[in-house]
Amino acid sequence: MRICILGATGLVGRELLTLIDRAWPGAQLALYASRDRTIEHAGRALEVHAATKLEAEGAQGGDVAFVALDDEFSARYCPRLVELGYRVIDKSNTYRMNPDVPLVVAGVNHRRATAETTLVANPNCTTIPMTLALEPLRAAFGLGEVTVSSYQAISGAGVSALEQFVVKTAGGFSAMAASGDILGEGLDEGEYPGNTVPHNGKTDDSGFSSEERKLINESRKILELPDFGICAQCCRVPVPVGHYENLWVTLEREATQAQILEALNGGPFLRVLPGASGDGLTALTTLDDRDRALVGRLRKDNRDAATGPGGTRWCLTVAADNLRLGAATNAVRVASAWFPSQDPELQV
Ligand code: 11C
Repeated sequence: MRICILGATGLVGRELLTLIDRAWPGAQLALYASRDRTIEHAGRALEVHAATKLEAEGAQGGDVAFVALDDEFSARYCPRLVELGYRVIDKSNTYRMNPDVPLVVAGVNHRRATAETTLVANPNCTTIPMTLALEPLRAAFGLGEVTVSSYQAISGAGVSALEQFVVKTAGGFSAMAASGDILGEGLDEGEYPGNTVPHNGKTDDSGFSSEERKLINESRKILELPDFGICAQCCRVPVPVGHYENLWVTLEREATQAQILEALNGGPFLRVLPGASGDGLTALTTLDDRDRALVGRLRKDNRDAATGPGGTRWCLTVAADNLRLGAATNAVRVASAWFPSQDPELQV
């Protein structure tokens, strides 16, 4: 098997390397990034080539290509990879809302990636865990309206944002400690470290950011609910990894907490944390189970007029490792539909 990673040196690219070792050990790797370089992975030195080499006549094809680049580079290279014979899974926003391209969450709608499919769009890292949690609820009780508020990790903004976060957080807090100014000398109100900021994805005329629109539009496409009543607000918080989402969910049919937990426990690639308090569910809990969406804090919405144990309005929290479950793991599971994985956890 020959596997290409385009964007092999980025945060998601590095996670893909780890997962490929688990799913398809011994696979031949064709690694590309912005320029030629060598990287270390699991004790091996791997050659990474400039992506422009893919455009050369005689470039070699292969079986599956994972693309983890920005939108403009995806638009440039995905068609070429398909032309070279790869089945392509693209992590960018470029093709997600294209009606001819399946937008796939493994465990929700992976049957959209058929034997004939050559290009699949991998959803946003907030959409994947949310739809994994919503699908069992939709199937069991029907979905009414959903409201979601996200608290997203810095690594979602890429490797340089993460590096800047580490350096500036250390510098900012050292300056605060040295000066005794706990109100933030050394921190900058426009930046991520030590701060909560609205997601900086491009806003449109409505005022919603691109991240918020992605959550709304992608979940409608994946769940195949074009009129799905969903509203999203997204923030970046000073956490290195782990996107955290608070959801207010209205079900079409009344359910008890036990019935909802049973439905969620039956959902693929979910781990339901025990207790209505969702004990221990934090963003960093996602590092304990990087390839699943964690669900917890299920409780009845206090506005629900229904009496007794049941109701239609519920609050819950979903959290996931944004680089793994929210990106690389989903891509590998989608590819496992075509090329069976040797690791059952990575098989859809
Ligand atoms: C973030 N979710 O955390 C974004 C990163 O469309 O896949 C991934 C952007 C995308 O900022």
